[in-house]
Amino acid sequence: MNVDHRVIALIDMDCFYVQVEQRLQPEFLGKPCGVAQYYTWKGGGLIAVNYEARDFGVKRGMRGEQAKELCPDFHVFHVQELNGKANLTRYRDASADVFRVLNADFKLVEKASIDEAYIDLTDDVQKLKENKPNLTIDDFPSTHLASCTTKNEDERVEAIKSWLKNGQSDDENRNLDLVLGAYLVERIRKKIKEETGFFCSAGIARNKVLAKLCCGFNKPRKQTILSTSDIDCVFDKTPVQKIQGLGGKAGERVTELFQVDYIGQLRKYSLDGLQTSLGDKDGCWLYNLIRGIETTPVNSRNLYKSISASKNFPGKTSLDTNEKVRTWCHNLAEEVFNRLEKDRAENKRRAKLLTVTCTTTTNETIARSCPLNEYSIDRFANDAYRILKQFNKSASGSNVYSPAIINLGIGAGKFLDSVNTKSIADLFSRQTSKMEPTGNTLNMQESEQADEESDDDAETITQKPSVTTSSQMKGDFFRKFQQNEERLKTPFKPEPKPSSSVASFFSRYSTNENSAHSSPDKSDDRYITCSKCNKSILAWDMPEHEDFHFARELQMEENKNSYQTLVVPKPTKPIKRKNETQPSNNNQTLDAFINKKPKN
Ligand code: DCP
Repeated sequence: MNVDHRVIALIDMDCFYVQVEQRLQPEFLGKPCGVAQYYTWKGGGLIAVNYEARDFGVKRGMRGEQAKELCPDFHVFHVQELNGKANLTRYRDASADVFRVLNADFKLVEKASIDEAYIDLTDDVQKLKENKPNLTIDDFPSTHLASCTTKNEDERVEAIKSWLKNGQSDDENRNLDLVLGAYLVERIRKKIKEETGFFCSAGIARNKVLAKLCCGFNKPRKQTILSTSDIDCVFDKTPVQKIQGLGGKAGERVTELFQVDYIGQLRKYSLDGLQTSLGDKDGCWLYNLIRGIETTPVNSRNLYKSISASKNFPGKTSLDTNEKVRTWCHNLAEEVFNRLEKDRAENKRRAKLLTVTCTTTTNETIARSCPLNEYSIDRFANDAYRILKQFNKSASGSNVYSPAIINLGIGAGKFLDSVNTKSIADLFSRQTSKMEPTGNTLNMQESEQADEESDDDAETITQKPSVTTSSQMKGDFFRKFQQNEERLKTPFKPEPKPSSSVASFFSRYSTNENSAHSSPDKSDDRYITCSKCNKSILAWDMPEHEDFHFARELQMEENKNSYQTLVVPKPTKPIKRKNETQPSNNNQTLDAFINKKPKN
C-alpha cells in the first residue's frame, strides 16, 4: 500500500479529566471547572481545565485559588488519593469506555494516550466509497479545513461540497478520501458522545503527524481536515515544536541549528543538507515530513504488558525503617492487587511474575522478581518485603533500613491467558519448584538494564501486528526524543485474542510534552527532579512518571530469556544506541549538539 494515500484520524477528548468528573456530578456541566491533583496548598495544582474556565484565562498548572481569582465561579474537582498516591482509576475506566466504542467500529485503533487515539481509516474509507454514499454538507456539522484559503463558514461549506461532488481528478479524489474519513469521524464522535457522554475533537489527514497537528486547530467539539495541498501554507505558520516528535529538545535543537522558527522554513534545505546535519535517517524523515510524507503506521494496542505501582520518597520521607518499608510494600501491593483483579475479570488472564524495584539513597537501583502464584495483597506485600529485606545493610535486630529507599515499586507481568492456558497452576508449581529449591527461601529473578534504552522508550502495551510496514525514516537521533513512535522498537508479541479493553497511562505519559520539562525555572515549585532520569517533572505527573520507569524496568525483565544478575547503575552519561551512526563532523551535527553536556 502506498502510505501516502492513507486516511488517518486522531481523536482527542476535550478537557478529559474535567468531563470525567462532570459525568459523575452533572450539576457542574456547563460551569467553569478544573481538576487538581496533590498538594492542597492554594487549592491544588490544576491538571485539567475546561473550556468555560479557559475563557477566563484559567490554565493548567495554575493553583485552584489563582483560578478562583480569575473566575469566582470556578469549581475544583480533586483527583482521588489512595494510600497517599493519586488514584487515576476513574480516568482509566472512562478511557476504557471510549476505547470500547472505538474498537467496536474500527479495526486499527492505537491508544496514543489516556484520552487520544489514532485510527487508520483507509480501508473504511474505501468501503464507504464503494457504497457511493449520498452525503451532504449536513453530514459535516463540525468539520473544518486547516486551510489558509478558506476563511469563513461559506468557504468551508463550498470547499467540502466541491470535494464531495468532484471526486474524479487525482487531486480531488484524494480530498474526497479525506472528506469521507471526516464523515466517519463525525459519526464516531457522535457515538462516543451518545455512549459515554464525552465530547471530543479530531484531526483527519494523510499521516499521524498531520492528524495530530490539525486536531488542535479547532478544539473543542470540532474536527479539522488537513489536506496535502494545504500542508505548505499550514507549515509556514507552524512552530517547529508543535510537530509531534519535535516538541522537546530535538525541536529546540532544530530551531537553533537551522535558525528557523517555523517548520515550513526547513523546506529550503535539500535532502543532503538535512542529512549532513541530522544523519541519514532523521534528515530523510524530516525532509519527507515537510512534504507531508510520514509513514509511521497506526499500531493496534490492546492490553497492558505489566501492571505496576510505585512511589518516590524524597529527602526526609525516605523509607529508613523496616516498618516504613513494610507499610509501603503493603500500600503498593494493594494498588497492584486491585488493578490485577480488575484486569483478570476483564481480560481473562493472570500475571505470573512479581517484580520489586527500589532506588536507595546511595543511588543504587535494585530490581528483583519472583513467581506470582496467587493474587493476594498480603502475599504480594510479604514477597516484596522479603526481597527488600535482603538488601538491608543495617545490623540485624535493628529496625533501621539502610541505605534508605527513595523510590519503591511493585509490579506484575508475564501474563498468561487463563482461558487458553489449561494449566496455569501447573506452570506456577513447575516454576516455583524450579526457582524455590529450598524451604521458604524466596528465589529471585534478577534483571538488567538494556544498555541502549533511552528514558522515553518504555512500552507496556501489547501490540497487534501492524498492517503497514514500519517507518524507517526516523533515525535514532529523533527517536530519542520522539514522544509517541518509539513503540516500533518494541519486540513484537502477537496478541492471541483482541480485547476491547485498552487501558494504559504509560503512553499518555510518554506522549505528553508537559510531563518532562526540558528546562524549568529552578524556583518553580511545581517541578520535582526525578531521581531516575534527572528530568524535571511536574509534581502531579510524578506518580505516572514513576510508574513509567517501573514499567520499563519490568518490561526489560520480561524481555529477557535467562535469569541474570542485575546491576542497574544510575546512568551518568548519555547512552549510545547500538548501530548509531557516527556523525561525520562532531561539532556540526545535531547529534553532537544534543549530546553535548549542559554548561552548568
Ligand atoms: N493530564 C495530567 N497532567 C498533565 C496533563 C494532562 O494529568 N500535565 C491529564 C488531565 C487531562 C488528560 O490528562 O484531562 C488529558 O490531557 P490533555 O493534554 O489531552 O488535555 P485535556 O484533555 O485536559 O484538554 P484538551 O481539551 O486541551 O485536550
